Order: sequence, then C-alpha cells, then structure tokens
Amino acid sequence: MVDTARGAGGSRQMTLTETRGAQATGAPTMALARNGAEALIQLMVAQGVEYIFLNPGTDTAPLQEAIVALGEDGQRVPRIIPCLYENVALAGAHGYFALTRRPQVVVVHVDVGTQNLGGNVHNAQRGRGGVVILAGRAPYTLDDTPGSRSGAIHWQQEQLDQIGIVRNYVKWASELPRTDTLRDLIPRAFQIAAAEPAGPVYMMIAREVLREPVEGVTPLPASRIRPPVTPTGAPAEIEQLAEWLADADAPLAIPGLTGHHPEAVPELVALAELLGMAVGGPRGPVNVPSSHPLSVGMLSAERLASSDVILLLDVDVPWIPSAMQPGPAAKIAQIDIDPLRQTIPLWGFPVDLPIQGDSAKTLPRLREAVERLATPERRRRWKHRRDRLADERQRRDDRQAQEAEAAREQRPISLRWLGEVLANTVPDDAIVVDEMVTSGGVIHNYLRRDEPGTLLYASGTGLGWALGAAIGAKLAEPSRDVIVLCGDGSFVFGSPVAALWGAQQAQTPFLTIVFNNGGYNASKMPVQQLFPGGASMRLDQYPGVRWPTPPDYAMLAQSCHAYGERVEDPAELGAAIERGLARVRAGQAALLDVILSPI
Ligand SMILES: Cc1ncc(C[n+]2csc(CCOP(=O)(O)OP(=O)(O)O)c2C)c(N)n1
Ligand SMILES: [Mg+2]
Repeated sequence: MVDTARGAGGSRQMTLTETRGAQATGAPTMALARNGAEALIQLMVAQGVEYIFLNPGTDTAPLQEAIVALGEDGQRVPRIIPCLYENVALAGAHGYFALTRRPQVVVVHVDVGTQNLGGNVHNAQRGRGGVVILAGRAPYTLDDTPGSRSGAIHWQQEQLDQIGIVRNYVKWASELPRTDTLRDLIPRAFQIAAAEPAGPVYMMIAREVLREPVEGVTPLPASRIRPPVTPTGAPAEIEQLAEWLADADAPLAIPGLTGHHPEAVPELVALAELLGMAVGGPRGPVNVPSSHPLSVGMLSAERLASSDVILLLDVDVPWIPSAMQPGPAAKIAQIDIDPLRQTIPLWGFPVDLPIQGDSAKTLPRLREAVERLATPERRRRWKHRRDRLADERQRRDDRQAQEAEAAREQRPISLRWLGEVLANTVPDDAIVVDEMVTSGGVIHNYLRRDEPGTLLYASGTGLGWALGAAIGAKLAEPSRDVIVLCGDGSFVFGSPVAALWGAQQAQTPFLTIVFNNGGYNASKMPVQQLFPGGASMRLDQYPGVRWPTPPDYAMLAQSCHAYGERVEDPAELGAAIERGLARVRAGQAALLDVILSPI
C-alpha cells in the first residue's frame, strides 16, 4: 500500500521544486510531471483526492507506476485502496463522499472493469454519490508508440462505445485523448461530480496518453473551478409557502435525501417544531432525528390523506400512488435542487408550488417567513398540534417497547427483539450502513439514529452496496464505529470476499450484521402480492428465493481474516454485538450471522 504524503522528499524533488507551474500559480511546489500518468495524479491531488479505489489491469499500468514514482520523489500521492471487485471500489468512493462531500477516484480496467461497477453506478446516480470513475481503454496504436497494443486483449476489449456502458447513469463522461487538455478536463470532472445534485462522472484514457512525455502540468487552483453556488429559493414563493403552512391544519414534510447535508437537519427540525409539523417518508439518511417526537417514520395512507399542506423535500418517491394518495384539496409544495427529476422518465407526482432550492439554505428562509406570520393565535394552534403529535409518538414507542419485550425469548430471533438490542448497543455516533431490505421497516422503528450523518443508505436499488460503502465510511470517519446492517442476499451481492478482505487490507474495520432469513424475502413477497392464493402460495414453492443450505457466513468472514460468529440465541445477541464491536475497535473486521425465521 502506498501511503499519502509518504517519504521525506527525494533528491529529484529538491532539484525540481522551482517549476514553471509552481511559480505561475503560487500553488504548493510540485515536481515536474514526466508523463500523462504523473500529470493525472498531480491534477487529482490538486483536486483534494486522498484515495484511489483501484482495480487495475493492463491499461492502468502507467498510473500504478506513476503513484510509486511520485511517491519515491517524496511527492504527495493519493493512497491506493485495493479493491478485488469493482463494485466494492465504487461503493467505497460513494460511502466516502456521503460523509465528506469530497469526490474520490475509482480506477478500473477497460470495458469489463466498467461493467463490474454494476448496480453501484445506479446507486451513485440515484444516491447522488459524487465520484470520479477513471477507466482504461484499448490502446489507439498498433506500432511501437509507447503503450501501444501488446496483447490479444487489446483488440478484444475495444468496444464501439465503452462510455455507453455507463452513459445512462453518469452526469458527464469524456475521453481523455491528449495530455494538453488534462489540466482542464480533470478539474471539470471533479467540479461536475460534486455539483448539486452530485453524481458519478466517467473518464477513459489510453496507455499512450498516460505514457506521453510532458514537461510538467500546471494545476488550476481548485478554488477557481468550484461547483456552482446552489440556489436559496425564490423569495415570493417561499412567502407563499409560509402562508400555506401557517394556516394548515395538518402540515406534513416528506424529506428524501435532505440529510445528505447534515446542516439541513436542524433547520428542518426547527421548522417542524415551530409549526407542529409531522415529518415522515421513505427510508434514507437521517433527515430528522429518528426519536424526535415529530418524526412519524414511514407514512401511513391515513396520514397522507389527512394532510392538507405537504412539503416534498429532495425526495424521489414521496409515496406510492397505487397504495396511498393525498387528499384532493391538499396543497403540495416542493423544495428541491432538482425538482423536475429529469432522469426518471415517468415521475407523476403533482406539485402546486415547485421551488428550486438547496434545502439547507431554503429551510431557514422558510422558517423566518413562518415566524413573521406567527400571531399568538397561530402559535397556540401550532403548539397544540405539536403536543398531540408528541403524545401519538409516545404511545407508538410504548407499544413497540412492549412488542419487543414480548419477543425477547422468541426463537428464531425476532426482528423486534433484534431492533431493541440494536437500539441499546449501537453507539449514537456510529455510522450505520443500511441494506436491510425487508427487515428495515421493523428495525427502523427501534434503531435510534438521531445524529445527522450517522445513517448511510444507497437510495438506489442496486443491492451489493453496503459492504463497500462501509470501507469508504471508515476512511472518512476512522474514529467512529461503522456498522453494516444487511440482508443475507445483500451481503452476497456485496462481493463479501473482496469487501471483507479489502477492509483488512485498507485497515478500515467495520462490523457487519447479516439478517439471515435464508433467502430473498423481497423476491418472495411480490409473488404473494400478485398471486394471492396462486400455485406458489398453495404449494409453498418459491423458486429462486429460498436457500435451504446457505453458506456459513461466519466462516466466510474468518477466511477473510475477519472475526465471525453465528448468533442464534436471543439472550446472546447483545453480548455478541459488543464482542463484534470490540474486535472492530481493536482493528479487525467482524461479522455476526444472525439467524432469523427462514422465509
Ligand atoms: C443487483 C440487484 N439484483 C437483484 C435485485 C432484486 N432484489 C431486490 S431485493 C432482493 C432480495 C434481497 O434479499 P436480502 O438482502 O436477503 O433481503 P430480504 O429480502 O430477505 O429482506 C433482490 C434479489 C436488486 N435489487 N439488485
Ligand atoms: Mg434475506
């Protein structure tokens, strides 16, 4: 592993510190890049790249060499995170971005490496993960140009449209065909990836370009190629929305990705508390502290139907129209950096007042506008509603506590009891990575996630994200516990050998808790929903979803140098989680295979 900023400085650096580039920009001195690959690395460093999540191939060789050569010169180089499967690499960069908002680099082999990014490209798109993906491409030349084709793969891997593999999912893509435009294209890639709504970008570069001699590169200062400043919302429309909210009988906020910006969370809380406004909706990051009295969790059809002013905040899918609908007279407003959702062809949610804005900036303006309308009479109504919702929440919490207690000794372990134990063992500041699929509904009724930024969720549908994301999360927050909660199916999708081994290699230990229900519950339920009383239900046959002889996940973890334990006894659950956390805190990845009722 090559370390960031390693080395005390080689002799070559001493002779080359006075470069043209350094003098022209006033930027930190940098040794002269000797070729395209070194220029690329220096440009990445200038963009603040600390990590390259790498799965190498024949066409990334010049980059690998450049990292070592620049490191030998005592230059600052990104740290390489070796990733044995590309989907782990991409999720790792996404997890890091989710906590830092700083795009990192994923380097993959040509077309096939790009294909192995798999569903995590979709997750980076939908989950707004700002990442820069760099892929090799087949060499352009057949002659003796340095880097030209040297093996059969260089013909086989050339495709008519390599970028086309990911074009649907990325915000921007470019080929890097020359060295003299690298200094413009590389910062542009980072700028676009981080710009809101953030997302993945893709670049491909051939060996000839990476090997082409250059005489240094002059990075533009990152401060001169910034993501655009986001909008604060149009004042007249904010005023209008404040009037609606001030006079609402049952206002409801439905946030989606708002908590990606943790500073937005206290703003949403302040607005909700002022108005006595319920906050609920789909799974996502911490949009509002989960134990807040105004947090109603998943929306019920009744709540949606009875709400008269509904505020959609950065939400892809606020409700499922075939299952529930707002009342016909409800006023629906939206605050979103991307109100149109152009990348989703059929969206179909009616909005009376769509406001383009950054919710972290727009919500305080909205609260100020509501404050200006706060007559004593209105304040009384808002407080009354706040007290009523708090009572409702207290009753729900009491009921759930009783249900968990009743399930305390149930075998196989009940989800409610697991939720209760997690609530008591997961530290408040731990980063929880959620890929629980059908178990998540129950678990989130118990698991407390109050601190903004302590819950990562792919917010896309490509399973196999959480394990890789945990590596990135641990790099971003080395002093915190990182805990993956995932289904057994999701665990297998996450390339567990690559991820658990990778965590050992990168020294990013995290705890994985596998919700082992012996298969794909999410793929069984639709058969029952679409065909109630059908052949599958009558014969209790669900091809492809049940695993009668699942792998031993604890042994699998052990084979990757992680700690592994199978947990069947509900009385042992808390102690097992503590054991796993102790291992992680001592530097070893850990896994608990928690056996639930088989589907
Ligand atoms: C890459 C990918 N392949 C397939 C699916 C379809 N799919 C959705 S949920 C699911 C099963 C998930 O199983 P598990 O993680 O064990 O959770 P459970 O459904 O048992 O709660 C599958 C296969 C998907 N979302 N993503
Ligand atoms: Mg399962």
